[in-house]
Amino acid sequence: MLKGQIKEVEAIINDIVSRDESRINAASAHILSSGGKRIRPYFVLLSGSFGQNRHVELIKTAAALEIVHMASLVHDDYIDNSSKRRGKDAIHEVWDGQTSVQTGHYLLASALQLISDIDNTDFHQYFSDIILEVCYGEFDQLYDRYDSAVSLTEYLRRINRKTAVLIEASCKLGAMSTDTDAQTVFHLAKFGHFMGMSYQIIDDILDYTSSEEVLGKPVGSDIRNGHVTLPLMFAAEDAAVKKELNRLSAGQTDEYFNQLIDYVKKKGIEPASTVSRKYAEKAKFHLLQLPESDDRQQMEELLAKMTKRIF
Ligand code: 2DE
Ligand code: MG
Ligand code: MG
Ligand code: MG
Ligand code: MG
Repeated sequence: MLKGQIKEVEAIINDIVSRDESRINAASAHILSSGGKRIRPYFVLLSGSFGQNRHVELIKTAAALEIVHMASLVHDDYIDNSSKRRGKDAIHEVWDGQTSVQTGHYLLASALQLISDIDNTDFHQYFSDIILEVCYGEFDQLYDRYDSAVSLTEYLRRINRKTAVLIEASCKLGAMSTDTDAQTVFHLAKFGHFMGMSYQIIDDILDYTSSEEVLGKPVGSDIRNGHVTLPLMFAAEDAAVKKELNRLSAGQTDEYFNQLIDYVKKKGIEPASTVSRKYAEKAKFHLLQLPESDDRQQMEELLAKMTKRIF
C-alpha cells in the first residue's frame, strides 16, 4: 500500500517537471531523475496512519514537502558551490547559476500551489513558517561562516532550522492531515525533530569521512566553505586544534584544510556520532509512545536506516 502511495506522490512530482519543454522543466526533471530516498514523503504517509486516512491530502502534502526539499537542494548546491548531487552533475554545472536559481523558485512555487489546494489554513500557516525557518537556517549558516568560535547552541539551532524542521514537518503534517489527537501529533513531531537532528549530524560527519563515490556529492567541503560543524567543534576541544582553527579563513591553503580534516577524523567523529545516536534514541522514545502497528514498525526501521549510515 505504501509503495502505491509513493507512486502517486512520484506522479504528482513528475507532472510538475513535465509541464512544457522549457529549460526550467528540464532542470527540474534533472534533479528528480537523480533519485533520492523520498524520506519526507515516507514519513508524511506513515505518520498519516495513526488517524483517519485522508488520502488526497496526504499525497499532496507528501509531494509538496519533497518538492520544497528538492528546491532547497538546487539552491544549496549553488550556494555551496557543490558540483555533484546524488552522483549527477548539479544543475548549475549542467546549465548555469541563473538556471539553478530559477529552478529552485519554480519548484518552491509549485509546492505552494499544491498546498494551497488543501482547504486548511493551519496547514498553509505552518507550511510557510517552515519554509521561512529553512531560509533562516541558511542565513544563520552564512553569518557563521569562518567563525571558529561558533557555540554548540548556535550549531544545534542552525541544523534544526536548515534540516530538522522539514523532517519534523513531514511527521507533523502527516498527523495533522488525519484529525488525530494532540498527543499523537506531539509525539510524531518530536520523533521527526530528533530524527532530523540525528540525520544532519551524520551528514556533517560524512562530509569528513565518506567519499564522493559513496555519497554522490563532494566531501570535505564544509570546512573549505568555512562551515564549522559538530565533528570539528569536538576536535577543537584539543588546544592545538583550536589554535589551528582560529586561523580559519577563505584564503587558507589546501595543506591547512587537509591538516584540519585529519584532526577531525581522529578526534571529532566519535563524539559527534555519540550525539547523533542520542538524538536517534530520543526519536525512538517518542515513536514508542504511539500504539504498535506495522506502520510504526516501518518508521522504526527507517529511523534506524537513516541514523546509522556512518561511513
Ligand atoms: C543541507 O545542508 C541543507 C539544506 C537547506 C538548504 C536551504 C536553502 C534555503 P548541506 P549537503 C538553500 C532555502 C531554499 C528553499 C526553501 C528553496 O550540508 O551536504 O549543505 O547534502 O547538505 O549538500
Ligand atoms: Mg550542501
Ligand atoms: Mg549547504
Ligand atoms: Mg552536508
Ligand atoms: Mg544532506
